[in-house]
Amino acid sequence: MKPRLSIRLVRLKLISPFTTSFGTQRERNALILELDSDGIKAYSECVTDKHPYYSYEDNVTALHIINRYLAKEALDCPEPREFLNRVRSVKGHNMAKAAIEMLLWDYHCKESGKPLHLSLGSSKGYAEVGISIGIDRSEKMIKRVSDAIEKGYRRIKVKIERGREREILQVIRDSFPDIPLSADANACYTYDDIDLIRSIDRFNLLYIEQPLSHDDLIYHSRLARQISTPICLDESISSVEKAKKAIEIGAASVINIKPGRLGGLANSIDVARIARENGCHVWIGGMLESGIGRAFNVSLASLDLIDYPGDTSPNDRYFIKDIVKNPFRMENGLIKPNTERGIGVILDQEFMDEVTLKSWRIF
Ligand code: OSB
Ligand code: MG
Repeated sequence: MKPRLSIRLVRLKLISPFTTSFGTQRERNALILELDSDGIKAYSECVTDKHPYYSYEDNVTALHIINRYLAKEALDCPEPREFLNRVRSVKGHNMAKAAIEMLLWDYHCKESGKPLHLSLGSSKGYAEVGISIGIDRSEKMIKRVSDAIEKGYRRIKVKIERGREREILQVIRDSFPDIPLSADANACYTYDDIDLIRSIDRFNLLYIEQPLSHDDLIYHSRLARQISTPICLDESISSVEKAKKAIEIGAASVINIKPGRLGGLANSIDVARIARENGCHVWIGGMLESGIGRAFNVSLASLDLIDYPGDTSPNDRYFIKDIVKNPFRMENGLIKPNTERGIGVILDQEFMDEVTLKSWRIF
């Protein structure tokens, strides 16, 4: 039988709104891909959402790029790296590419009977877990931080916005002077804010994530020389080559690896390897994924190459109900990747149908 590819748009309500410096998210509108071939059902999630506020891609552009340019290169279910090589003339659109690339990882792992994390490289068998806490009133943020510490999270990251960074970090440090803490600016500053950014140094953060523009390297490298807080790049690391350049010019000493942003797992592993060779730290970020995208992230986060706790929190931190029947549970600040073949998630088909807004048959 010929392989079939279909995509559906699902809407999952977040337990509470998630605010970053670029906006507030109340739900996750995820594109879920399903590949059906030779009795194997593979799944993946495209990390785009409704709006192009984190990067230029959104659900509509991803669907278009997949449908028009990428799907035809996946017809014969190639190996993930072979697929990426075939679509190298398509510039950018990494989230769309990653959705297919990861679908192929799940497919090939299921075909060979191996769990994903064991196919990616040397795995510790668990991932260290941190949490990303959205912007809110200070009292609410401090409550979230203390709940997270109680639950055992190994690193707390708070979102900050220009002008409120000192207030937010001060109330947290007043109550928790020693916790492993970081702050994610999501590109809310410019280099002219250098004095403001330097005022964060006194909070003893593990790192500040993406202070400057979403595609900048040069000013981050200048900034790194003038503040004591290490810089972690997220948005700016949009390819393996940009990771190399960032490390080479000292723009980042930590990288938040997101497979969606990098075009998939193969590129993510390449970035982690290059970082390791050059003394740069890495961790696995998140995009508020459903249980499907989360399973890929957790497998990746369990690799030996990943040396910092990531944003791969357990499913119940995000959604009242998820589309999987076997959500991840955190114990002692650790999550174990699934040991069934592929991503190992058991889908709640009935609930998936209930939250599906639209679906498309691609081939
Ligand atoms: O900048 O890391 C980010 C969520 C959506 C878009 C960008 C980011 C985030 C997060 C949440 O910080 C990470 C998660 O828990 O999935
Ligand atoms: Mg970030």
